Amino acid sequence: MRDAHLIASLECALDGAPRLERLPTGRPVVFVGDTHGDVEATQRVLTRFPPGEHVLVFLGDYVDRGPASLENLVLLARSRIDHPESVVLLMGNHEGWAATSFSPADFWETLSPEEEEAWSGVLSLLPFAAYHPQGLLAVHGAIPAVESLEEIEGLPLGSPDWKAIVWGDWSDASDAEAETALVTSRPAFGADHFAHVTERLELRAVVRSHQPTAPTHMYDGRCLTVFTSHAYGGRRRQVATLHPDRPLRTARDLELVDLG
Ligand SMILES: [Mn+2]
Repeated sequence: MRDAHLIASLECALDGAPRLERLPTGRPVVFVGDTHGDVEATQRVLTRFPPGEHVLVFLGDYVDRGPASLENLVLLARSRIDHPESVVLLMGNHEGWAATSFSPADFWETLSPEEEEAWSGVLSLLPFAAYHPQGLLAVHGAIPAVESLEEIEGLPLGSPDWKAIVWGDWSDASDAEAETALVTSRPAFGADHFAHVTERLELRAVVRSHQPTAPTHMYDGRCLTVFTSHAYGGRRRQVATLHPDRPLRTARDLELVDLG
């Protein structure tokens, strides 16, 4: 099987790792949106923001859509293994294949059964969220109605709250939840839910990806959606940087950097 050694090393690196990553302070943190088979985007991030000097948080969705899913996954896995203190790989819905399959899934559908089992198994160990003590939470999609950050630690893979994190959309409508869920089966959350959950978790900013149609800033600048892959019409190939010397009031205090 291809990449068996790499998969075993990644499994070792992720074994016992928390579902909620606590990000270190004192270094710039670079949030990277969906890379979706765009290995060149990942290469540019690693070159421009070397891990060590920077903490890199990849927000999930590494495979499908773009032309180089396996190459992208291999590069990200190596980076995570080589830089455990500086590279965080969050789980996106495309890494939750073991819990929820979907279509189209050009990467997953072209693997052999052994490869599919090995990759979906190791990727199901990825963390769900990353917290920065300035009051920032990074996830792939949305935030479920949890009472505390610690609750995220114990969320079962495949549960409705897990699904909110990896599949969830945000909407400007206050009552979007029921409405959109009926239409798309992607859980959707509105402004009221955002206000409640960020107050309960004492969050100033939420950084996420997943939803190419979302405005870059929502909810008075407190929710930032960042995209890095060119798989969505070549738009928004950027990352967002949290600088350690800049106070964080909203997500507008992160610097958006165009990768070109
Ligand atoms: Mn996604």
